[in-house]
Amino acid sequence: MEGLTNAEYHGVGPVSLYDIFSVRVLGKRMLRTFLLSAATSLLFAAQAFAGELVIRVTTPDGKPLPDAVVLIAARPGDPKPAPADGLRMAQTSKQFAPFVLIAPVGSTVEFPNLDKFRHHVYSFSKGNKFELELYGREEKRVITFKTAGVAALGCNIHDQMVAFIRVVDTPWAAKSGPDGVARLTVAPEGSRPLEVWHPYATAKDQTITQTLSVSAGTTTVTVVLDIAPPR
Ligand SMILES: [Cu+2]
Repeated sequence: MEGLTNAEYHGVGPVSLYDIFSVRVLGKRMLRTFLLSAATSLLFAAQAFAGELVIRVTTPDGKPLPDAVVLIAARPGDPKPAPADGLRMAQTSKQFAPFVLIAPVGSTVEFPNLDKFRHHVYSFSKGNKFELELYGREEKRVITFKTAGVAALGCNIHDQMVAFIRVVDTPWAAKSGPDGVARLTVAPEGSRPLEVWHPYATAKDQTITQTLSVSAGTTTVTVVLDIAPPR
C-alpha cells in the first residue's frame, strides 16, 4: 500500500497556505498546480471560501468509518474542480488499492497491475462503463472519468476484488482516513448541504445529507453512517 496514497485526491480548488507547506510529498507538477490554486485561493478568500471543515465519520456504535466520501455540491458560480494528476487504482495481492478513490470529473486514473498474474478490470456503472481486458504486470492502462457519479469496479478473474471510484464535479470533496476523519481545508462559508457517502451505507443512494454552517476558522461536525458490507 505504501506509496499509493500520496497522489490521492483530498479536495482540490482553493487551498490554504498550510497546504502549500505540506506538499513535500507531492511532485513538482502537483506543486505547481497547488501554487496556482493558492493564487486562486486568495481571490476566493475574499468571496468567503475560508472555513476549514473537519468531518468525523462514525458508525452508529461510535467506531471511526474510513473510506467515506464527504462533499459539498458545487452551485452555479462556484469554482470547478480541476482534473487531478497522478490518481491510481492499483491491483495488488488480488485486491484493489485504494478501496475508495475520489476523482474530479475529467481526471485520468492509472490502473497499474502490481501482481504477477493478470487482472481483467471492469465497471458496469452508468456513465462510467469501461473494461480493461486481461493485462499483466508492467502493462499500464488508463481511464478518463467524464461523468460525475460512482464507478463500481470488479475483476473478471477475482470475484473478491471490489473498489469504488467516486467521480465528483465539485472542488469540495474528501475521503475519511483510518481515523474516520475527512478534511476540507477550504470549504465555502455559510449554510450548505454536506453529503456523506460510503459504498456500503444503508441509506438511499448510500448517502446521507445534512445541512451545516461553515464559518471562518475550523468547523467540526460528526456524521453517523450505518453500513452493511455485503457478505
Ligand atoms: Cu483480478
